[in-house]
Amino acid sequence: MDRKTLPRRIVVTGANGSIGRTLRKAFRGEVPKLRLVDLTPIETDEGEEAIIGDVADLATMREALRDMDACVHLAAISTEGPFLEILHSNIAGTWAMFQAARLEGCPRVVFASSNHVTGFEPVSERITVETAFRPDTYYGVSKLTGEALGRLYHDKFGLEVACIRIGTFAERPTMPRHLSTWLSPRDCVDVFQACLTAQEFGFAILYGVSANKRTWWDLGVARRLGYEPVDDAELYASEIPDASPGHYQGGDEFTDPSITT
Ligand code: 15L
Repeated sequence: MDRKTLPRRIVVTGANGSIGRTLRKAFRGEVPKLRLVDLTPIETDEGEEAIIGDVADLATMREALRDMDACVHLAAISTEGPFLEILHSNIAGTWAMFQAARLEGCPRVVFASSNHVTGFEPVSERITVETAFRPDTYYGVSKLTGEALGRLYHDKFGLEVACIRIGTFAERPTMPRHLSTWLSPRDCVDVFQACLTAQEFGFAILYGVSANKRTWWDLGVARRLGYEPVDDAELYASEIPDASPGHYQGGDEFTDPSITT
C-alpha cells in the first residue's frame, strides 16, 4: 500500500459518532466502498453500505468485515460508564471486531484507543508510548484491553494493527486542558489516514493529538507512520480561561473517584 492511497474497502464502526462522521466526509469519493456499522440508523451516500447492529455480536462483525481491506474501529461507550456496560461494548465489542478481522481475512485494523489509558499521569510529565499504563477509568481500562487484543491478534494471527490514543477531538479547544490534548478535525483525518496508508508496520501504538505547543504526548511513532499534524491549540489560548489544566492528563473529571461506580 502506498502512503496516501487509501484501501479501497474500509469498514468504519461507530460510524454515527463525531469521529465517524468526520472520517466519512473525508473518505467520500476517495474510498470506493465504505461499510458503516452503528447501533442507530445510518443515512448512506453513494459508495456506502450500512450495517445496523451490535459490535459485540460476532456474526454481525463477520458480515461487516467480510471482503474488506481495513477496519477503523470507533464503536464504544466513549466515556466512563458502569463496568458491565463497558465490558460489553468496549471489550467484547473490540474482541468481536478483531476476531472477525482474523476469520474474514481483513488485514489491517485501526483501533481508536484513548489518552485515558495513561490518564493518571500528572500534567507535569511528558510521556511516550513506552510509558507504563495508568488508566483513569473503566473506560481507560477498556481501551488498554483493546490495545492488548491488538497486540495478540498481531503476534498470533499477523493482523496489522494501529492503536491511536486519541486526545480531545473537537472543532476547537475550549478548556485549559485542551491546550495540551486537542485533536483538530483535519489532524484527526490525517492520523487515521496515516495508519490506513502507511507501509507495513506490524503493530503500533501512537498518540493522536494536534501539534499543540503544550502537548504532553510524544508523536514519534505517529510521525514515523506519516502523520504530520498542522493545528496548534495555542492559536486559541487567548479565548480560553487562563486556568490550570488540572492535576492529571486525563482531566480531573475522569480521575475523580466518584465517577467510577
Ligand atoms: C476520550 O477518549 C473520550 O472519548 C472523550 O469523551 C474525551 O474525554 C477525550 O478522551 C478527552 O480526553 O478529552
